[in-house]
Amino acid sequence: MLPGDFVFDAKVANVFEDMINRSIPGYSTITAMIGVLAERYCQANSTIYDLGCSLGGASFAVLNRIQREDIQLIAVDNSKAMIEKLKETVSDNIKNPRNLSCQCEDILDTDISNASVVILNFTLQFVPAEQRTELLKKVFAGMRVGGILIISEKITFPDKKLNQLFIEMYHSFKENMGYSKLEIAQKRAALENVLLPETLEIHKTRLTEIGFRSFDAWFQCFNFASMVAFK
Ligand code: GEK
Repeated sequence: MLPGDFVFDAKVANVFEDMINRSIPGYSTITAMIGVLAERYCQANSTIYDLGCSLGGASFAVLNRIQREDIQLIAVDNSKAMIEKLKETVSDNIKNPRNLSCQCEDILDTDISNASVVILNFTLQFVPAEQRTELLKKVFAGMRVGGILIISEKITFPDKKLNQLFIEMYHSFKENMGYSKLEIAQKRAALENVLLPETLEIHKTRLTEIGFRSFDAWFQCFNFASMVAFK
């Protein structure tokens, strides 16, 4: 971590909802569809994990979609500011908050067990690359057979021309969302050492080697994708 690197502090937490909607193409669609996937694949008496939950966008989408009472959702983030703000807004966002528990901790330390749905919605990209396999092995071990893992990420492309094209289209998207060229350049620099994207192929190989099956991207817009894999 270098001075000027992006951090998830109180300043970011206060503007997060606006920021993420204007910074990730398809964020609201992805989040809503995570609710649909979770409803379809959550199993009786199981646990759903939202790892790197921020203000709970995905958690709320899931809990508002699932009618059953026998599931627990554990939302985890290591930003104290995010978890505090999430806790304040739970009752405004969901009808049945007793199914939700919030944990402020590093997802590398989170115990995963009895999971039918695990969500990493734009979080894995912030985990150091050399710790991703270990984290995903732990997730796999804590999942039930038939459960799903949903991973949304910023991605890169092996083809340099396409990679550049998608980055430029993404920057045009951000300009359309009201960010100036300077703001876009500053954010890019702040994220450079913090957000480390990989190709879809790297994600697929790693998950397949761990034991996941039926991997694919179910959403993609420019250099952002959401993937699903089954245990
Ligand atoms: C959403 N999923 O709105 N342990 C715990 N939390 C972490 C870690 C870690 N090691 N690394 C990063 N985070 C959310 C959006 S935002 C995406 C996720 C973005 C947390 C970090 O504190 C932040 O809240 C979140 O992951 C990433 O559906 O800002 O681009």
